[in-house]
Amino acid sequence: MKYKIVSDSSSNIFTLSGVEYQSVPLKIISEEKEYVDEPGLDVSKMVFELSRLKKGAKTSCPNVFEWMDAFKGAENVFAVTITRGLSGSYSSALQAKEQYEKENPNVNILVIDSLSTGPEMELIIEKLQEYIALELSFEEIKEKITEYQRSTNLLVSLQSLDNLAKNGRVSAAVAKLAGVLGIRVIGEATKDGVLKSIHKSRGEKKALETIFEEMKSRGYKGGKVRMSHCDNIESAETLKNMILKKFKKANIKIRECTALCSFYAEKGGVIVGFEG
Ligand code: X90
Repeated sequence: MKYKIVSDSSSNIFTLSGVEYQSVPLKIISEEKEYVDEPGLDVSKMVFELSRLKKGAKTSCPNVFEWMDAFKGAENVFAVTITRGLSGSYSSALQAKEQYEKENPNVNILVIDSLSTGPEMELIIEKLQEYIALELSFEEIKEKITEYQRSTNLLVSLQSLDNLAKNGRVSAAVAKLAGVLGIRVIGEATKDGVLKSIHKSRGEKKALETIFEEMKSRGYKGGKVRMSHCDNIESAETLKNMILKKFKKANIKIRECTALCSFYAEKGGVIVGFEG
């Protein structure tokens, strides 16, 4: 039985080794051009170009056909999407599953709403990879991954929430909390898969300390941490060292945001997924 993992590009993962994997791109659309969130796109250039435009850009999620195309080549497919609380990606993937399974009755597809994005999707994807390596059945993996999702969390530190607000993904009132120089908004992915602001911190160091405190209060005890950042490797490294000081064996990895997460997390944004 052949397995495949598919995720939309909000996971920031383009390639995975040891398992069949495909990323399905979201798009960022400005009045001047369309940026496809796939390998080869110059993300820093995109962020720069968008910052110079007067009119805000929009985003679009993969459509049903793009998802169906990505399902090809395996009997068991796990499709991990950005939260349906903020995007239509999950709904497209679910329609794609129904259509694809009708046309290919020997194929099983599980569409997983991450109720989150970026590094929390990464944790889910890595866990799927482990289960596949253990040669568990589709049904066993389905049961176990649902259970695993209960233990994962997502926190963010954002310097600007402009793009989130302009696209109706947070309220204008919350977006206003940022915007002041030096202020970071610390937010969490709620159980319903939306972004909730939980703190306002002054200064980068304070923001990272707040994130670490919030991680511990959510039950973090030295498990896996995955971070994605938008042009802010320094902060990701600082947080990593803070965590390692207290939890010496913590398994922590850092990667850059690709286009979709860069657009919404904006310059300086750090997104942290962890096991609680
Ligand atoms: O369908 C689309 O056009 C995509 C819309 C995505 C909107 C949100 C992306 C967020 C990216 C920034 C903060 C993370 C908060 C997530 C809480 C659930 C990253």
